[in-house]
Amino acid sequence: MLTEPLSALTARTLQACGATTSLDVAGGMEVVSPLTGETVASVTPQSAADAEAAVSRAAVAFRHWRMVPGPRRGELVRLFAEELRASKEDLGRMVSIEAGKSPSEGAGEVQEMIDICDFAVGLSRQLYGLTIATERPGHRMMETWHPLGVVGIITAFNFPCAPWCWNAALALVCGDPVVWKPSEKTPLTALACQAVFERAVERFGDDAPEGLSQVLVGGPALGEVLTDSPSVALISATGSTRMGRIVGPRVAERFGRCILELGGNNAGIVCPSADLDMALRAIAFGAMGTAGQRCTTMRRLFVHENIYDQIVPALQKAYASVSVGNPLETQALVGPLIDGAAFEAMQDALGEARALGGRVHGGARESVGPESAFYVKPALVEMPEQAGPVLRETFAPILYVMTYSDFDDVLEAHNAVGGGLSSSIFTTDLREMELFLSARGSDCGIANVNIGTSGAEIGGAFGGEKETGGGRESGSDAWRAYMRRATNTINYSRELPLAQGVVFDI
Ligand code: UN1
Repeated sequence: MLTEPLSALTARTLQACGATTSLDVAGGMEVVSPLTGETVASVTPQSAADAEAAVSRAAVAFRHWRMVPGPRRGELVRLFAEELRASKEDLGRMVSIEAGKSPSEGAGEVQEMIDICDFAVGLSRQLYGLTIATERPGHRMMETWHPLGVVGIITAFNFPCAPWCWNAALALVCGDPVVWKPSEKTPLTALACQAVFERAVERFGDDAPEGLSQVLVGGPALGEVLTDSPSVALISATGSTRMGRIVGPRVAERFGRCILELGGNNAGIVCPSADLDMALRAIAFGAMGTAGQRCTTMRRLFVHENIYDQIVPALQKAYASVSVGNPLETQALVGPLIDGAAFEAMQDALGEARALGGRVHGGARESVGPESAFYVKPALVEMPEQAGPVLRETFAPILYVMTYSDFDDVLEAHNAVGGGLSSSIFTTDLREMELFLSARGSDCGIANVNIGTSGAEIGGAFGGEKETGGGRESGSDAWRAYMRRATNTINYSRELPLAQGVVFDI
């Protein structure tokens, strides 16, 4: 049991992170913890004019920061990673309070921030371009990567800090200031991150201009300022497909760049040769972890008909016995849904599934918290076919299970949804594995073998296709989206040959 009110713990945690924000602003924006449904703080929202001023400050900061050498920019991110390490427990607790995650998952999210910072520090010395063969004698051709400009970052409640950091760490080493609009459900984690970042800036010294990283606390109008401002070169937005449909065209209208990381409808396929015990554990974490509120959550499962009677009863048992509760007060593996609207959406989806002949196990509200908190038993739904709610993302712990008999058919069914983020196959058959990973296999940005759909590492590019938006963040060469590429051709001869053999003698 907690020995102090949640609001006191919130204030103490924020203070431990170094944030000085006033937490009880009369008439301010209320911050509700899904752990209990109580208001834990009230913060001053910013106005659209504040957001415009932040963008202007960032644009001025860019003029300085782009000229600071990459490895020196990396030094700031290295210091930030040190500060994150020192604040890991406090930041993780802030994530638990605001998003309802277990301490282990809260700390895991902060670890993702540390990991991407470490990655970005190395990257700060590797912002390479190519040298390219030219067709003209006495010429040299190369490409150079330059800082792009201000990066606007929009993030969702379910991962209140890691996606910001995937973007911010790369943007900063690439020479770009960042302006962050977090979800209005999780402003405190953002303010805490900003405070930790400012400690790194203080240690870094004068090379860091004012306004290198800023947070905008408030409603959608602030995101709109970022989306519409010609001074924001890149918008990286994480959230629902509905949000992406608004943001994408608005940014495209002004020829801005976008990285969209939107909804998923991630599936697993369990083949006859699978290691069933391993599959069971991977599915349990993928589908029930974070109370089904990850964009990578496993939402559909295709089980080969020959093993259906082995794995589905075992899954039912795991679902029936999983512990649900306040993860700051108990050892529960499954915390709360974010709010009542999420609960309603879950119940609606289950109702639709029932009407289509689905057999629902679990899914009911658990009385393990106050009336104002929404704890549910995760739902396992045996579906006769892939239809209705199975075709869309409901941000709650629902796993729809279906059988298959033919491998080609299951590949078709796997890809027959809007989302294209993450996917898994459980098999020890080499041919099935390779087909799943091939051009006619999973159409997702992430395709895994013998692990679940969630819990990606930062080293790979993160994102997906189709309604997931096509953006890639985090590792691999995702950094290129934060820079502009210039192709340079240099003539060191005394002649002026034209390309393609064109003659133009004057
Ligand atoms: C999200 O839910 O928006 O792969 C991000 C994962 C985490 C990131 C999830 N590393 O599950």
